[in-house]
Amino acid sequence: MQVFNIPRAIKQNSNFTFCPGCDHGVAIRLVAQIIDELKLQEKTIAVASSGCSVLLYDFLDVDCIESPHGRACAVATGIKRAHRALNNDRFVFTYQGDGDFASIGLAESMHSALRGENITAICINNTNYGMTGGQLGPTTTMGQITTTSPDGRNAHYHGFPIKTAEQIALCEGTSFSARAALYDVKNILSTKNIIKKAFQYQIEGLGFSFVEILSSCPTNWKLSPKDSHLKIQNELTKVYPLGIFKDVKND
Ligand SMILES: Cc1ncc(C[n+]2csc(CCOP(=O)(O)OP(=O)(O)O)c2C)c(N)n1
Repeated sequence: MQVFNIPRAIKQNSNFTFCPGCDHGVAIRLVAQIIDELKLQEKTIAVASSGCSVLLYDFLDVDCIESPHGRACAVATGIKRAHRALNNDRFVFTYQGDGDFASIGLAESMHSALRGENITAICINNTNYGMTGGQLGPTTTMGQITTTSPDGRNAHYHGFPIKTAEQIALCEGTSFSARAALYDVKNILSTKNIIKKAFQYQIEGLGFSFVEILSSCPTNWKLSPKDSHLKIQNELTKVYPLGIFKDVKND
């Protein structure tokens, strides 16, 4: 059977290797569509991180590199600057989990934003360390049960979750910071517009652009794909509101 409308920037014979119901596939497809629309395929270098997001290079048909856990923004900074020095401007974006971007890599991420590096970071927030078995991560919500918080996250023992998009918006070098979700068609379309804007801000040289995407993790949440999306819609968006927190063109 021929499948129509596969973006050019998707590897045509790739098999789905994420867990059933995981939102990574949708996020990567949106990225591929935007790369097609902005004609970026030949000039893109994607920096995948350690975690489920590393599987990006199984699907996206652009030059990809894997960075050590947490270092994606630092690696992207080096790639972007080195190419610029050679007058060979490349479109560079990172694709990271929340543990990668906002825990082990928080220093690299935030200082890239503070320096106003002209790169784009996409952070897939599934509220846990997905690939390694669902441990508590920086965005695990209060009361959430994970393999390392069997009685639920509590402030006294684990501290509080980080609101990444809001924090990155506070950095002066940030041009754009937003949070989006993929639990229904309306939000999938709006996430596409948001990622596209973040990519365009890099193309215009405006500095660090950032998109956090609330994403399902049915395996570690121990929920069906449908209930995972209901959890995002009804619970996670209360803790992590969707929206644009910084936009240098419109603030
Ligand atoms: C320096 C280092 N520490 C720990 C690990 C083990 N490790 C690999 S992936 C991962 C968790 C990734 O979680 P997250 O970034 O939230 O991504 P997800 O898998 O949920 O998409 C960890 C702890 C590692 N590879 N390198």
